[in-house]
Amino acid sequence: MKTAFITGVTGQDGSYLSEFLLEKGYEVHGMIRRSSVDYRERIAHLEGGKNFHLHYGDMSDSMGLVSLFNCIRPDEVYNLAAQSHVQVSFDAPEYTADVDATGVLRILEAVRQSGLAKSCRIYQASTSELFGRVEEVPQSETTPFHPYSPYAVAKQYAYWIIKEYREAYGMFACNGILFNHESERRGETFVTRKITLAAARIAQGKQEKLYLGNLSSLRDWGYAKDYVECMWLILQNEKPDDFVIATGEQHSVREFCVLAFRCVGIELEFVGKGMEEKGVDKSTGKVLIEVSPDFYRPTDVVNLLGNPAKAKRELGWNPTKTSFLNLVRRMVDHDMQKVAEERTCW
Ligand code: G4F
Repeated sequence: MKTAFITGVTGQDGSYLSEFLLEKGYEVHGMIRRSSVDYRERIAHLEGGKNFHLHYGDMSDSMGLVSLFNCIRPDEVYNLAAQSHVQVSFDAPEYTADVDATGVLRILEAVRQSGLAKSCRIYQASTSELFGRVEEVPQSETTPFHPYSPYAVAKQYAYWIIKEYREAYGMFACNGILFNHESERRGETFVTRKITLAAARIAQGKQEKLYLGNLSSLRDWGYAKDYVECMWLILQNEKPDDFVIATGEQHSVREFCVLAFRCVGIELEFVGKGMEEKGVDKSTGKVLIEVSPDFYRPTDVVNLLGNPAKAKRELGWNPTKTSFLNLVRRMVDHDMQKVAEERTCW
């Protein structure tokens, strides 16, 4: 039985990856942070399972990491822990650098100091944000990086330190350069989930309006559950390497809104430009979406489109298992149900 260690186990990807690895017969260990609020909702159904174990730890605590590696002695580590919100990284740049950049160095050193450098395979959650102010479209493994936020700059350090330890110490350390991946488990402040929840609440008369930032931003959105399979495939490969994981299809935030609202029976039309642009219900003329400067970033990444050819060719991964339409539908259906069960507090 193989042993996997997942940092960031309580997140969207951590929960799907845990389910995936447990199904493959792994013993799964996850690292969680102490918090006064309960944030284990996504893994609650796994807790108490024979092969699923949780440990307290933190990406900023190197001694804690070393003792976890000494105790778990994993065959594979999936480093998914991060301050993962790009906009928040402008407000908390130092914390973001500590967790997202230095934290990765701490993981690598913990592996080495526990004597696991030759046996433990390491997956690092790299990101399409590395391409930032893009230098070519679509982006592949050979596209130059141009990080465009404190988050992306921290992730660039992480990307290179993974490569450095691979080359310097022969470690099986890999970067999965994942483009945006969403699901019904996505955090509620990321744009897709914010939209699907708002569409559900507006359709059920529980919200008046949705305020968004840059509607023209373009993303390559995939389904998170499909992407965790690729994390695993990267670590099963013959040699350690870096891969772009994307669908190869691009949509704007505006298009996401139109589709999500269509799924709840509302036909939207966008009128006006820039900060004055509004999403209007075609049948009633009611304004349902407005633009707010609060959701604009000092520098925004606006043209992400990945080329998954290498992952398809070398890992046999299918990037279009879940279509964009099915992804949106799945998220909206989930949120319609969730909102219907919410108590209304007026
Ligand atoms: O949903 P987002 O916040 O995701 P973003 O910034 O692309 O980052 C996510 O994907 C990355 C790639 O996988 C990860 F590395 C990262 O950790 C995270 O998971 O924003 C998407 C786009 C942006 O251009 C943003 O400006 O949507 C635009 N947007 C427009 N209105 C908004 C909003 N984003 C958010 N969060 N909230 C809005 O109201």
